Amino acid sequence: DFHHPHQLLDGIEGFSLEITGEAESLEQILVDCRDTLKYGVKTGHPRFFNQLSSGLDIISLAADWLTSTANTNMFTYEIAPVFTLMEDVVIRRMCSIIGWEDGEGIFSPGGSINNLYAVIMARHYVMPEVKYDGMRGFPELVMFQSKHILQSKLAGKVPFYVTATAGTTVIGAFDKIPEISGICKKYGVWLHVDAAWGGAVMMSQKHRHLVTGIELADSVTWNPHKMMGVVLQCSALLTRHKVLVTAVMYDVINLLPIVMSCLVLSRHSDVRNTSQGILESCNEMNADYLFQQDKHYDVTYDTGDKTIQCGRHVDVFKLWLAWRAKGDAGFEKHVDRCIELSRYLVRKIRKTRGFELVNPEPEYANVCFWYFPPCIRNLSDETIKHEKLNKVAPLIKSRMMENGTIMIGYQPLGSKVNFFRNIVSNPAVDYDDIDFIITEIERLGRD
Ligand code: ABU
Repeated sequence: DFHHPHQLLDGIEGFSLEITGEAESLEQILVDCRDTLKYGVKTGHPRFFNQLSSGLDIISLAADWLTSTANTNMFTYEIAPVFTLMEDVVIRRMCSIIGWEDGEGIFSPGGSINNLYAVIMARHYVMPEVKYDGMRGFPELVMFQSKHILQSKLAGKVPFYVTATAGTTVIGAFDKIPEISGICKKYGVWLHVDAAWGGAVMMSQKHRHLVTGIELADSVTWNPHKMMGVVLQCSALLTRHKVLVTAVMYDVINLLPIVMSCLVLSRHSDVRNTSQGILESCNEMNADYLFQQDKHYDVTYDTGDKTIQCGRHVDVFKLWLAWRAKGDAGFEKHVDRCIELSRYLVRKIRKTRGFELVNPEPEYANVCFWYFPPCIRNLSDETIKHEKLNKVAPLIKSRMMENGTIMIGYQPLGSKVNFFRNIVSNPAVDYDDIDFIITEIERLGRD
């Protein structure tokens, strides 16, 4: 039931967002709840293909309610004894699925925050003194999402971090991790794999090959709230460096300038405490009103100093309970089915007039395609045709939203004009919903 922002802000059909200051009746509160859902988007609907996270997993929904019932904070064992241990257990299981014998991690509010944690860890790995002294006086650090490592080195910079992607947001592409890892190892560079979207393929024997070599990474972001269907938010940052051993230990030649700076500037003995986890070493602030070292239990189970956050929501219970309920096999079945449904869409697109795939052989559950309505199909001037094509996806999307029948995302990419990106991650999607994508786009775009 789409309305424009100004309509919702002005109030609609008795639904007002205003806080009047007056206490409302219980009846009104219930009406507010109903209206909030009425004017929202039903992301659990099987024709919602708009986002990487979709669906409504009942087990994790129940877990979310229980989490709020407990209403606690992840920062200390003292107030979250079960949840902190549960996080430890789940993190260790995720590390083992990646292929690491050891490791640590945390759940944080989303993939981008976890990627930030990875950058902070990688910097701490090569230059632990930066935590205390800032970046001034150290060589210029550079991080990469593509090529040019050697060029930066020659320019006197210090490559310290490369991020590979397992399941890109738009195309769903997977980087070749072993090749990237080889370069990272050679130059002593931290390798992070952003598997926020693609990490779920590790649960599938059929599709795990897409992340071959992920165990070579230093850290991984993996979001169970995407392809694994756990309700938002549930995003993990994992590292195989359970114990802090700085880069000094393994790449002395390449990092000699940094080593020298660290040795000269080092006046903080704790940055070389090799029994400490890397997350704690780089993020701890030792707030003594929370993390007293003389508590009567094993304070290594307090998680608060592993993060820059302090307060941290309990996100692990949703995943833990869903995992208990479905088992590995349940997640595997779900991943395989979503990819199979996406392949079915690819086959339909290939044989339907007016549709064209952007990437002819999609690897994952992203299917990107253009729709050429009849009015532009036969245009001979390619420039005009592409100018018009660029407007098609936004126009059809607006009609999807006005009609409330289906939602699919669109975007341009590089030189490619606007195209649809269809995602299947919702267990409620069936073959007839995929058929509907084609017929509904044809209906909404017939002119
Ligand atoms: N963090 C990226 C999510 C984007 C998407 O759902 O399309």
